[in-house]
Amino acid sequence: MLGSMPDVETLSINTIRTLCIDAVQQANSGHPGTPMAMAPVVYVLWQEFLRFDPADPIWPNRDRFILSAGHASTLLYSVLHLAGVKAVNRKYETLGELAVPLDDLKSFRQLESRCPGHPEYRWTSGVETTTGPLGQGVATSVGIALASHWLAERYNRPDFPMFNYDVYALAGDGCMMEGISGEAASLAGHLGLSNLCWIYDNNHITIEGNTSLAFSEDVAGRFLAYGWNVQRVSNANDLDLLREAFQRFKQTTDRPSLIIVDSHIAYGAPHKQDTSAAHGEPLGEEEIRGTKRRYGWPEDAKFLVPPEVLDDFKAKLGQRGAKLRGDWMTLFGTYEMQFPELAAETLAIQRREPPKGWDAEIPTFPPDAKGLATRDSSGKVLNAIAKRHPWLIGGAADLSPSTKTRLTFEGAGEIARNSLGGRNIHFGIREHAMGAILNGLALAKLRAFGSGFLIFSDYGRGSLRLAAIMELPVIYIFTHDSIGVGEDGPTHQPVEHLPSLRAIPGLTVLRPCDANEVAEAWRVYHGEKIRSSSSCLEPPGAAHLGPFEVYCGYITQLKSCFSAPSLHRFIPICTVLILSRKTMR
Ligand SMILES: Cc1ncc(C[n+]2csc(CCOP(=O)(O)OP(=O)(O)O)c2C)c(N)n1
Ligand SMILES: [Mg+2]
Repeated sequence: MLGSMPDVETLSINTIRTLCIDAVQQANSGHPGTPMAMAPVVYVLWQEFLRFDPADPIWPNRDRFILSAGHASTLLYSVLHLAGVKAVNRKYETLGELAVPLDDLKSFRQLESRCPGHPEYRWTSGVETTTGPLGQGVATSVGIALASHWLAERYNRPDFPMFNYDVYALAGDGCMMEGISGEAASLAGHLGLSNLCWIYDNNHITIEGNTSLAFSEDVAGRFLAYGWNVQRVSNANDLDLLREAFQRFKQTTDRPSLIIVDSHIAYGAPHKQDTSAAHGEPLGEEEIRGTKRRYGWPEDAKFLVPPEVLDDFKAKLGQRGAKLRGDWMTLFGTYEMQFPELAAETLAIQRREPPKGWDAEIPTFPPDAKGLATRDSSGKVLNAIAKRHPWLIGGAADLSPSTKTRLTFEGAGEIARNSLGGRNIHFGIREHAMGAILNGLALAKLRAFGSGFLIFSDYGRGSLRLAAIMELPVIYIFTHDSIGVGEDGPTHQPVEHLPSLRAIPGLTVLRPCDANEVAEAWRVYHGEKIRSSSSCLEPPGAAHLGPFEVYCGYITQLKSCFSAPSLHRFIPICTVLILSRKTMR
């Protein structure tokens, strides 16, 4: 069938390439070039390194692979197909169906296909996070890598390494150009996240042409300065070089790794290789025939999957993954007997369930004409919850003294290099990366919160929006929502921010107006297993009147609006008030 039979590695790599080429051509839309170039990288990683069991793609200690270059989605879909990854439903059940059936690859980018244009978390099993907005995937990977360390510090015991997973993210030039990746890489280097490996597809091509148009920095030097271990693979087709690079990553125990892979976009395409024409459009039938000829592939075959390739995936990834997960499950059985409470916590985490009694210490604030600032009462409520919810972690973009989100109870602890099990995260002044890292923590199923001034929600909006799309239960606390010009002036005056956040589908936005409403807002957020939330808190001055009356900014006293649904109904009233105040200015 394939002329002189190539070795199974070449056969498998070319299967990935041709599946991607055919899917994009059939859809008449998509990006074939990067999958063609990166197929060997993904092949070696998945087949020889990734600790992932296709039979259980949500096994908690699996390594994660994130396709940050989300436009190359067929690369991920074809590997999920060839690896035989099983679908998981919303109840976390594996039903035996493939996550990506071949028919869905054939209907790439069509409605209902498991292969939409960009990878979507919760839609295609095996997709660890939604990607597409460049830079988000790599930044999110920092949160997932941090979660691995955090879980290890809290739950591992001598002879029980329950959590030690690695996180790989594949990025392109675009991801490297976006500021969010720099913010996140800086923090990852600072924290020394040694389980994090970014692979940079250094193909020198973006949409408008060669990267020399706009990008001439020394990326390796930049990452060295961030404190990363940087390696270079000079040829994406050299499997031995790739193996060596991944091995070095595994041996590096004090810093994250960047592997810069020199590649040729649309490798093998007679006319489109190394051109931006291979980026965002199908190769075209004639070019496809020429490419397949070069691969030694039947020119007219479409969606061809040689059975040897499926066997190869079963024999390598499948067997290794099954054994790793099996061993882990056995170990977990013993762990459960020796450390029942810890084991129960890890199971609750996986089900996104808060611990029993998480709300037992939420205070009720007595009537007080003067009133606490809502951020002060929020700090008290947050601490009361966090004390009883051990895997609720978070922090601020250098504003916790103002946002009052610092966890102050005994043992709360800080997250720092070599001490990654604390509860307080210092994100530094990096709102965008904070958002993506929160997403990563939530994808690892920790309960994560972040905070800042409402005005700076703009800086993190890209990640916040992704949290909403992914229905992640991330909590944002935005303070200083005064729309009047204050001491800080108009740069700190969030005029349009509240309604614009409310316009994000899937984001619950509450603006509690007194201390008891704050407590209820936290109850609403915390009870949510999915969906993102954001709370906007006022500066001092909002009186709180008591548990059954609400002082809403300027006018109303509403009674009995403390159940969750009524709070939701209450939202539009607040919005209108805010807007009308804006027009008064
Ligand atoms: C934040 C963001 N801006 C713009 C785009 C549109 N876009 C998609 S791919 C791409 C070029 C990416 O180039 P590169 O990362 O080098 O990928 P390659 O073409 O090499 O696969 C752009 C600008 C996007 N997806 N996300
Ligand atoms: Mg590129």
